[in-house]
Amino acid sequence: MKRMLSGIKPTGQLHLGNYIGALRHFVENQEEYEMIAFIANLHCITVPQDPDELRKNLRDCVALYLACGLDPKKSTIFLQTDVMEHAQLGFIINCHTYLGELNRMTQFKDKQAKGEKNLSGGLYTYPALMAADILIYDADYVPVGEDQKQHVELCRDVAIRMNNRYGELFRVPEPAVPKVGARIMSLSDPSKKMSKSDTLGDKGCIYLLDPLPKARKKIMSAKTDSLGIVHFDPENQPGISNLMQILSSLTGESMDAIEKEFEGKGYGDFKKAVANAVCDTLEKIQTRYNEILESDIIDTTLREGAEKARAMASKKLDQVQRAIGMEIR
Ligand code: ATP
Ligand code: LTN
Repeated sequence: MKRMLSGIKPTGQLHLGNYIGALRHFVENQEEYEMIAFIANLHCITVPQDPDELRKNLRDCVALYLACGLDPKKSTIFLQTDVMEHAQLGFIINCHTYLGELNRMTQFKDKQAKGEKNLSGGLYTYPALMAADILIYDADYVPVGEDQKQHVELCRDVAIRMNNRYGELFRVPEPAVPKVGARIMSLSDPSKKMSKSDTLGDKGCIYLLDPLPKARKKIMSAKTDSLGIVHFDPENQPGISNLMQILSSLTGESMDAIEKEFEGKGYGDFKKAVANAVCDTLEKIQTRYNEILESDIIDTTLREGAEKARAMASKKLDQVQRAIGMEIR
């Protein structure tokens, strides 16, 4: 069985972009692949975090993994810090990653270009840690949204480099980026990605735990255009095209079918259909989430997941350290 691995960093509440671009694919693929889904709580401290908020976000993130349908019997679910081998292999990978490669990573470059002050060393080198997360489990595929593809490609380059130098150490993974919904845009500014760190307040971002009326309102007031036709054209109609991507991802309808369905109808009708699809999805997730919070399933899942993951990770770390010549026992 091929292995799939991915992680989400709990830097805030999970949003619809995380669900459509990543999380739902973890769930869909857990039948066909051996799925490893972890919470990247080392990655999230690359930017400052409030400890109380972080604790809450961590619990919510696990609860949402489960509420979205990840099944601990089928998938390995754990916290990154419960498997310390990630950090250790992270350092080793860091030592095999070139500054030129890190300098090309757009996430860091964008933050720097925005003039953000006091960016941490961890933020700069985090693609090396991400590569370790993937390589330590010999993952075949990495389901991620568009913004993370570059990091998986860096991971491939470093894996190939280390395999050439030390012999076959790592499986070289492939990014699995969905055809529709890999980059859900902000509802208030469709030129920007929907993001936890949305600067325009939270109007552009639908959180998975938003009360349904609030989510509906955000969709109904999403920025569109004055053309008045429901047509998929991300360049000229970015707002409408974004809403079409959301609808298509949630209902499985093709863009053509959506265009036909709303031919001659106004944006109001179209937005209502999108809001209904989003609210149906959120309602199911939130019902499950509330049940999960009242059970002890989170702790059991994390304990059992970490045990399974640790067994795999410690073997690989040992193999790598031996190949490099770092161990003499
Ligand atoms: P931030 O929004 O604060 O930059 P993030 O949401 O991009 O953070 P993560 O939570 O770690 O960061 O992302 C988890 C997964 O969700 C990644 O695979 C990422 O590519 C995907 N993802 C994030 N935002 C979107 C989006 N707007 N559309 C589609 N996929 C997304
Ligand atoms: N860097 C990713 C989260 C992440 C990840 C990973 C995704 C950390 N390690 C390994 C896939 C595989 C992010 O910021 N969204």
